[in-house]
Amino acid sequence: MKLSSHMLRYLELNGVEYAFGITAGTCGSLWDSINDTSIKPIITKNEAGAVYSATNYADLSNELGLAILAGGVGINNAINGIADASRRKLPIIIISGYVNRWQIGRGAIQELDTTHIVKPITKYSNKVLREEDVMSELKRAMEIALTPPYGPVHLAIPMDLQLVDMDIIMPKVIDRNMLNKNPAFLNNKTTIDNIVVSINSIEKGIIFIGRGCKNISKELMELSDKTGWKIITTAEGKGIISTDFKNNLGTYGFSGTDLATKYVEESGAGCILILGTSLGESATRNYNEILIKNRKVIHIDWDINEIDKVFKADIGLEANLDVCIPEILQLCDNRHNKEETEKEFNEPYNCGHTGLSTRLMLENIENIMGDKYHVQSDIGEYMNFVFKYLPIHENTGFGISLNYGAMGTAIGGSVGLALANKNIKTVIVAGDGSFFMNGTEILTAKEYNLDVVYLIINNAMLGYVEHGQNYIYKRKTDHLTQQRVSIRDIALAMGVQAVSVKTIDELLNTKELINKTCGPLVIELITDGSETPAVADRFKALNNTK
Ligand SMILES: Cc1ncc(C[n+]2csc(CCOP(=O)(O)OP(=O)(O)O)c2C)c(N)n1
Ligand SMILES: [Mg+2]
Repeated sequence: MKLSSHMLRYLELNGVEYAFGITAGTCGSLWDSINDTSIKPIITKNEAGAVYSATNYADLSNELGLAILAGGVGINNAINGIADASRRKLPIIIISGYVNRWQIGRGAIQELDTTHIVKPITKYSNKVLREEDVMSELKRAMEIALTPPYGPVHLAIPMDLQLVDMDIIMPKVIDRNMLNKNPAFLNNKTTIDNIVVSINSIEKGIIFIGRGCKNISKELMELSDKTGWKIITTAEGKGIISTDFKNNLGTYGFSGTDLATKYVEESGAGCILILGTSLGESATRNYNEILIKNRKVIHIDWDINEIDKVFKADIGLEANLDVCIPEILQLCDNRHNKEETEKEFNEPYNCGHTGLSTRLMLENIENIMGDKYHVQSDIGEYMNFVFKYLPIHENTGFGISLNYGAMGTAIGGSVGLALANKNIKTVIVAGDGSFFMNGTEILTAKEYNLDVVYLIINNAMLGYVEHGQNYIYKRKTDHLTQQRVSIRDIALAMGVQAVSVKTIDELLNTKELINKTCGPLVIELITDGSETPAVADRFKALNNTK
């Protein structure tokens, strides 16, 4: 059997379900070998979409994402996707083809050594040149991707190497339990005890939840219930705790809820338990120390590099949160006098703008989507409304890739979300800018008949940067506001169901259409960009060069 077939067989044995990408001469044999496995090929429109999808799939399924790409051209198209997976610490493997070994250095078509280009944005990147190394390198790369903290890995395999016909001894299937055993955590009983003593002795505290907590919502609500400590989340952690949970004060950070911001600033809470967040610019409101000032700081993360990186922790612990939070929960006392707080997240809506309200649109998603769905926000001005106003209930998932913050991650990676969420609808919230950048992946969703509702907020401008330029430089850059193009008509021309709405009532009327649509549906929301989101924090941060 040829080596590429052994590789695909090994990926299949390890439970890989999908291969995202676009085939090409240099990776042709890898794609050909998929035919002999149960792995389903997902051919995207752009390699960026393939890697966004593999990453989003890895995020929601907790499985390894796979992308198979052309060397040089395919990898370079995918750079933003790889960088995004790296910032999000999600396990994906990218296998790229490479020119024949005898062609290396002789200017063959598409020859470009991308192994080095992706080194800073992968945990491991290697070009394999000897047949006897291929399977061990594959296993090694997969293990590196799946060892906490996860991340992307890349292997380049020359064409002729993919085709070598040889017998191999199939490597052992990877045991993820072994990879998950974090030695630092195993020896850390004392630190856990110290954390529990702090929690038990400090009456008023804050639990700050990042995306790293995605598997432990139930335990965190129990911990908050027991201790009476309030929960705030980062934007990326939004949705881990239901908006309805009594102690959830909402999102903290740029465009956080009024309630969360006020609690951090005024409650006098004596401790903050920071869990599974890298404390990025957005999550900390540009590293504003008010988050930790005059309180004990406990920071737990699976990545030791995050501890003390932004704020010095009084107690820092490198640990797998899925394991240590249940333990802490068990050891904590049930507090008697628990603080009651109001539950008004934000000021009531007050229409100070013209046209459709993005806030009201987001607050109404639940009224058109039924009770089980996943919302993924793209990057644009509207995301500030998402953080502040979008309610997320128990059966609703949420995601955004904010820290790397590339436009197009949600719309371009929508296919991966839908494949991981087979039984529920996926809702993408994106702007016209992201639509024009990566919206062709809607065609991929059509090809595979995936249930995705694309809510495209068309304000006919790159609103975030138009308003940002105005705020900081006090004048406009021409052409950030552009001629309005009908996104509905573009979608219809792509053979995708689409409607355009101008009012909340029209939006509410799409409920039936959403219900009966199989495959993708584009809902274009016509807005005029006059509703101002709470973006001043971000703009001030851009203006603060220190
Ligand atoms: C790949 C990439 N290029 C540029 C940016 C900078 N950027 C952030 S938001 C934005 C405009 C987004 O426009 P649109 O999708 O229409 O949303 P809006 O801001 O109008 O709501 C730009 C250019 C980015 N985040 N990612
Ligand atoms: Mg726009």
